Amino acid sequence: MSSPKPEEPQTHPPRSILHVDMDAFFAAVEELDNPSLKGKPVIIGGTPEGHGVVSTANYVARKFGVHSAMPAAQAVKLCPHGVFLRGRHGRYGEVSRKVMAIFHEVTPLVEPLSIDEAFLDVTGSIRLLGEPTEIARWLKNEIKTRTGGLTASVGIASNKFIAKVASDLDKPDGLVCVPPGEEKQFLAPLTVKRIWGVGPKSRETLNSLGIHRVKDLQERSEATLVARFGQEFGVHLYRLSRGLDKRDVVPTRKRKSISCETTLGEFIPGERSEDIERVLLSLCEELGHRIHQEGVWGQSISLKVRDQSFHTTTRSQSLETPIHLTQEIYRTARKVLRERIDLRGRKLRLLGVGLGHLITDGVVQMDLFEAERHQKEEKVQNSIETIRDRMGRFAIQRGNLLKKKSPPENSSPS
Ligand code: TTP
Ligand code: MG
Repeated sequence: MSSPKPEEPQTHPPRSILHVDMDAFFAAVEELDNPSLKGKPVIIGGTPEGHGVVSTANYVARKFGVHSAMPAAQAVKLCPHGVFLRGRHGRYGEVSRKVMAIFHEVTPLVEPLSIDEAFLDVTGSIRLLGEPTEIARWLKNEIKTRTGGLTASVGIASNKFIAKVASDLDKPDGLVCVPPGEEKQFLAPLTVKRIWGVGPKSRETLNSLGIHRVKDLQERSEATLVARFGQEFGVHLYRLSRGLDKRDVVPTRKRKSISCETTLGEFIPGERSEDIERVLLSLCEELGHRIHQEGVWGQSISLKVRDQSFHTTTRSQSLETPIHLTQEIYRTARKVLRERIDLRGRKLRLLGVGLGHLITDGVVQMDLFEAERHQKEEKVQNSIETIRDRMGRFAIQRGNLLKKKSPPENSSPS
């Protein structure tokens, strides 16, 4: 005899998951640093001439219909009086690190999703810190105080999916809690586009079947959905529409190092140091770009060379001051190459450079000279990153890379 399958219970014991998402992040940081922007429509990423793509817009600009990923030309039409800013990625990374550090004060189970949002599993923190809503209020308050005024929106629920939907419902400065057991009714009135994985195409198909709200989806059986959408997506729709999501919060393991290497298209004799250093610069450029994007600094550098007889030499060196900019990486790597690797009589086949002992804290002690040079180089790097964000990776190269085409065959991150 078979009894009807009971509704699948949420995981036991119930978990308390928070999804925290900063409001209009890049734009909010710009307003924070320049209060005269408050109340004006601020658009990040595009130019007033209509070049590029919008990264984000503040809530004033959103009223005019401007949003992320919109071509700037369209944003200019919708909001001609908008303040268009290029964006300062180094600064956003700095604020992001500050915010992520606050998350870690509440629980070690922090899973960052992007520069301004993360899942936190606070189940184990409740005994010590209080109910999830209290923890959420504390987080919002600390973020505001320690950043000097930024707001975040928080969703609280028994799983990741519901927490993420919840954090988005009352933006900006929102706090939405979905008590365990109320997931299904919380989702019912929302449109199906809220369901993770439902893009414009599947939304169209769902709409054509008369499914507009999650409630309509909840009325379909699992078998019906599987028959229409296939096993995987059908089950996915069935489960998520009922608010069932077993995924754990997976704290990102700290990466210990980032490196780039390239196999050269032709062997370069060790004596041709200018050519070798040009290859090194292009590797450092790639490394600088990646490390900049991840918002980390390296406390050690390593060099790797392989020659025609497959003999590999590696040299590592710890650094007094952590580094993260292309120019700094290049200067340090070149010094190690010049002083610690003997290339005489060898023909280079492979060259690699890496940064190790990574730290995420951007507050680094420097002497005055270093700080000044760092500031200048950071400006250069930020401009390069902005142009690359806008026009692609190869839109801009440093002058010394353009002199002569170096012969790398491929360059691979590792
Ligand atoms: P989001 O959190 O998606 O957006 P947001 O913080 O600007 O606004 P919201 O209040 O809706 O959360 O993204 C965080 C930052 O990431 C955003 O400020 C800019 C950047 N970003 C892009 O550069 N391109 C994009 O397409 C998106 C979506 C975001
Ligand atoms: Mg955000």
